[in-house]
This record gives sequence, C-alpha cells and structure tokens, in this order.
Amino acid sequence: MTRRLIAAAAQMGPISRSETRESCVRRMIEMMREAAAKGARFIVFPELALTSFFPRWIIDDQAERDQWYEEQMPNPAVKPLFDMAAKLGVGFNLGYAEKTQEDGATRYFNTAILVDANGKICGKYRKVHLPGHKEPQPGRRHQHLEKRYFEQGNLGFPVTPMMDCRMGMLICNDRRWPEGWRVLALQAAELVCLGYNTPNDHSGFPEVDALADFHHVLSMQSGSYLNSVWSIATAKCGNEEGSSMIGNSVIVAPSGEVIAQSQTLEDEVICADMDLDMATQYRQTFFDFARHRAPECYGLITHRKGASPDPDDS
Ligand code: ING
Repeated sequence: MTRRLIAAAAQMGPISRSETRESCVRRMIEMMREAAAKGARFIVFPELALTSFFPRWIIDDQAERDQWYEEQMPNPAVKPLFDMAAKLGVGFNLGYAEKTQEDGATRYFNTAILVDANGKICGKYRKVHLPGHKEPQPGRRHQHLEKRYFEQGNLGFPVTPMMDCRMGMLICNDRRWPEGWRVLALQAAELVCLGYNTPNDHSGFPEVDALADFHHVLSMQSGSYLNSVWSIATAKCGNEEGSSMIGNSVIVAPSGEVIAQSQTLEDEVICADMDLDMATQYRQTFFDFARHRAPECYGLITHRKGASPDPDDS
C-alpha cells in the first residue's frame, strides 16, 4: 500500500506595499479552498506571504521597519487562515517575517512554519542562507537587504513528521545551496517545502536575470533528484511595486521530474498527487546514502566558508 499525499502550491501574485494582512489572508483562504476542492490535503504558500517583499526598500525608521514583522503566530489577522485549514482538514506551510524576544534581545528572522490539519503549528524554520546585502547598494533601483532586516536562522534544518510524511522546509535562496537539502535528506525528509520571492531585475547582470526562471527550476529539480525527495516551490511573483519577480511554482518528484508548474504570474493553485514511496527505488540504489556517501572525505564542507586555492586556508 503506497502512501499518497495530494499537495498544492498556492502561488501568490504581487502584494502591494499598502495591502493589508487581512487582504493577503483572504487571497490565501480562497486558494486554500480551491486546493481542498481539488483534493489537496497540504498547501505550500510563498516566502513572506503576508507582506510585500520589503527588503527591496531602505527603511531606516525602526517603527516603520517593525510593521513588516509578525510578533505572534497566529495573530488576529492570520487566524482565519488557521481556522479555515482546520475546517477543511488541510495542513500548510507559511512564510512570514518574524519578530521575537530571544535571549533577552529582539530578534528578526525570515521564517516559515508547518501547520497540521488541526491548525496546530508543528514545525518552524528560520532562513539560513540570506542573499543580498546588509548595507544599501548605491545606484540600485531596488535593494536586496535581507542581511539587514533578518538574522541568519538559528533553528538548523528541522524535519517534522506530519500527515504521514517527513517534511522539511527551506526558504527561497536556500534552494541554491545543496547543504540544506542534504541535511534534510540525512534526516530522512521525504518532502521539502519552499516559498520564494525571486526578483529577476536586481542582479545588475541582464544575462543572469534572463536565466532566473531556469536557475530556479534547475535548483529545485537537482535538489529533489540528488536527495530523493519531493519538493514544492511556491512563488510570490509578478510586478510587485515595480520589481519583477519570477513565477514558475513547481512540484518536483524524487526523480527530478517537474510534475506540476504554474503558468501565470498571479494567484494560482497547482496540485500533484504525490506517491511518497516513489523515492524508495532511488534511496535503495543510486542514492543509498549509507552505502555510497563518504563523509570522511567531506571535511572542507563544514569547516571552510569561502573558496580558496590555498590548502592551508581555514
Ligand atoms: N530571493 C532570491 C533567490 O535566491 C536571488 C535572491 C535572486 C539570488 C536571483 C540569486 C539570483 O531566489 C530570495 N528572497 O532569496
């Protein structure tokens, strides 16, 4: 008897700077209902799904900056989404900006949670790979200040058993770094959920921007195939406050095949009926980690940060 999970990516079109949380939640509830009507029992929403992608702006006033974060989860604006999930009996993955008190200090993270079919939070992840810059970059039409507005995640890469599936989370830029995928796969993750906001007009290199969609899908297909996991990548996309962001939300099988792919740059639901045991054939052969991996040869990966030709570099 194979384990099956019908899952969905609930892609969101642009969220304007003035759009309220309540409006975003209404859009997400609409898509949650559409996904459930298609048989989905689990839904992945985008990164920072409750607000516009504010790291594109220089926001020096702390009070103004704080308005972009959630101090509780759920909170009154988001609770209707949790309630609808419980009513429909669906679980979901949600990305948001988190402001919290930890170790006697105010901390800010780019966060994602897993919520089960009873509306209970059962997993949390804080984005480890923060792209962009800490300081505003001169001459840019749009900034990318995630290193300014968020700390590096401090929860590792947790795997949560949920809905008869071992679920892991990554966020956006994490998909470009194989280490996070592998840490999840080494914990026997079966599904990797990932929301993203990916501009294709920020790099300053038009030839790179032109490949943004290709690099996104390539990262998801390789992450899934090399780690024998299902993955669901959900975009917030379209022209958001003048910044162009890619769509191409995808659901990818452990074979690396794209099973479902969005076609628009708007709110759009895509679904896939995932065979959670499909990965077994890969994990028992080409990607039998216990039989083929050689951790004793991988030391550099954990103790060297940057690339160097000097063998004596740390
Ligand atoms: N966004 C982008 C991402 O990794 C980026 C940043 C864009 C990196 C284009 C490289 C190229 O998809 C976030 N939010 O991480």
